[in-house]
Amino acid sequence: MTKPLTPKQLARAIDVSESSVKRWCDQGVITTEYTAGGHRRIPISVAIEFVRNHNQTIANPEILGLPVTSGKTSRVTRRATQQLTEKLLAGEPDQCRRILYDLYLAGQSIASICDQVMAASFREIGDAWECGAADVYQERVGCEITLRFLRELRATTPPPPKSAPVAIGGTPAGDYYQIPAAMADLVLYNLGWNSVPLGTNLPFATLKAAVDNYQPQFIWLSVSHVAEKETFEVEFKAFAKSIKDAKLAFGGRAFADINLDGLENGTFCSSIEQLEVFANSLHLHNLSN
Ligand code: B12
Repeated sequence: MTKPLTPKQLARAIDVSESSVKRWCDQGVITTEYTAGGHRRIPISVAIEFVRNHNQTIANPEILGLPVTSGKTSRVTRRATQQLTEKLLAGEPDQCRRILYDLYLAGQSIASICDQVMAASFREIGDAWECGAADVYQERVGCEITLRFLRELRATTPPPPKSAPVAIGGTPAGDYYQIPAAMADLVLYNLGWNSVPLGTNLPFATLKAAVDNYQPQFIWLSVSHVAEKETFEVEFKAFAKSIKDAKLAFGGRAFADINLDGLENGTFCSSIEQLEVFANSLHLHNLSN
């Protein structure tokens, strides 16, 4: 769709009243064109810029000529999740990229795409596998596509300055879950941290060695699976206690079952969006070397 929108059309696209849109037009908040008869018209490009700059949500992306998956409403997010699950299971990387880029270009944050769409999609994939509706290889292909997309986003993010504070993190011994770890790394890198992903399956001794080597200001641990609960609890608490000059954040599904009594250091984040909020609260610029 290339024709300029009427105020009524834009109002429907973003689910506000027509009179609000007319007021924004008249106040100059929306750069408006006028027909020969004096009617307000809003070019699509202006409408899209307005949505992005004023944090509006798109209820009906089709009206703006955007793909149906664009926007930030829960309806759109749900639809994108379903489509992503389907395309991940079908092993179609280009379709997956399209769905995810549509959300990204519509202004949805990387962290919320990770939590609301990608993680939700993997829950659906897990359910599909559990009830026999998906084969193991399909789940694996879906993981590969997802990891490639996360790395692609990272590669297109401008690198932080060398003086930026350092963040390191990974998953503990016996935990092979790459996706949440790749998400944590990407979000920190995108926030301007000098993020060093350490990978998966790291015994605490080697995590400690990495801390000594990198001297990070931020350490994160992603824990989706623990091999032996009691051992993990002891080692994790000792590791957290050993961290002196850095903030520690930890998250992951396995913590639902972990006893954190006596933990002396560290902040639990239940989602990648929470990690983003926490990392942001550390005031990046005050930490720069
Ligand atoms: C993909 C997958 C795997 C893959 C991972 C491949 C890879 N390269 O990463 C592999 C093959 C390794 C795997 C193996 C296993 N899996 Co598995 N797996 C899954 C699946 C389908 C998706 C997991 C995933 O990556 N999700 C995407 C992430 C991003 O979402 P998330 O985990 O919910 O994380 C969110 C939050 O927890 C939080 N978060 C997570 N980490 C962190 C870290 C930080 C710092 C922060 C701030 C936040 C945060 O933010 C994330 C985004 O919102 C799930 C299904 C499901 N329901 O999730 C099963 C699932 C987790 N697996 C399961 C099982 C049983 C296993 C195995 C034990 C199977 C076996 N018998 O061998 C092994 C254990 C592996 C191991 N030792 O690590 C079960 C767990 C059941 C349970 N109650 O514990 C599930 C739920 C499947 C099921 N329906 O039964 N698995």
